[in-house]
Amino acid sequence: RARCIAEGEDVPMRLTRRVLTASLAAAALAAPAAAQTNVTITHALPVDSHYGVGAVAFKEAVERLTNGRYRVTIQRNDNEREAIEATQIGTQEFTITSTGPVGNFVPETLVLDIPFLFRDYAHARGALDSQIGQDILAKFSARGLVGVVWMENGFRNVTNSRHEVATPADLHGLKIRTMENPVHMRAFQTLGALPTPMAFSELVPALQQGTVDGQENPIPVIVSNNLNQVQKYLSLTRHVYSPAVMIGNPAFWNGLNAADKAAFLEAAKAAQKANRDRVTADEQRGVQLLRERGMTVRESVDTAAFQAALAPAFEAYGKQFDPALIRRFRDWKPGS
Ligand code: EAX
Repeated sequence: RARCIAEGEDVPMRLTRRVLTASLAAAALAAPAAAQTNVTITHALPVDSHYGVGAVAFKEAVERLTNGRYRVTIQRNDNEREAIEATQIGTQEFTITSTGPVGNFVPETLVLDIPFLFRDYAHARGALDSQIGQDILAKFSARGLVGVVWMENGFRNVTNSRHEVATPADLHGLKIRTMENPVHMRAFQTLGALPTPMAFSELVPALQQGTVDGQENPIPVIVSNNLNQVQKYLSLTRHVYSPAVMIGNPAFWNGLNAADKAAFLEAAKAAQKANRDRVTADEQRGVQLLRERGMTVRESVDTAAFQAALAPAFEAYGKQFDPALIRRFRDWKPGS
């Protein structure tokens, strides 16, 4: 006992200090650590991509705004239809996906996949962020999904391994992989190509094996997946603007209190900004990069000829969708 007593130390104080230390330690162990919830978000592309930067911005903002009460795990799933299904049943909380396969879940989004609907990026972004775009996001909830925020894939361009494509006639007979999207499939059928729908996860093997001759995707997707390794010719057809969307699981989303929901919404906006900024950057440098990687790039194509050749498809779209809605998107201008 003598050893335990420090020189001149008051025995009761010593015992008090030990008791106090022990009880604080016990209290710390017993106190519930701030509850932490794990959240998973997936997307189809490499980390270094326009979806990857969006997912990282989302993760950083969620963890910052909720003081770490939510931790976000980012995973890759290049089968977007599967990722939407997993979000719907709740095996994951969010996914970032192109609208390609979304029409199979929320048919109202298909109007956005009509060729040449949007003039340029400012038109597409403005229209999607305006009331007519928000109205379509609101349609997700009736389909067992949450449309959290529009994001962006980009204007799609045709690549193939056979020859340059400058006019619709150059597409005749080419087997072109499309997304599992009936609007896109009709367009390529009308142009005389042979549309072959498949998930993105099957694309590169199909190109390597020659199951298909070509595909169509925005510059950011072609660059981030090195499609130049399996495709020789790139034509800047910009035939369709491909939106992306962050989709949430309804049970998770509706279980958030108002403050946390506001935090997740703010984080989703941060994801949208990072994603769109990256598309802008990829569009500025991607074509030159693909040339340097060996692709033959056809910058000018006969857009008017493509639009004219698509007339039968446009007529069908006018019957499938509300013509007034098509016009609202096509004619949207800032302030309209
Ligand atoms: O969302 O499937 C596609 O071609 C998509 O553009 C790609 O997965 C990125």
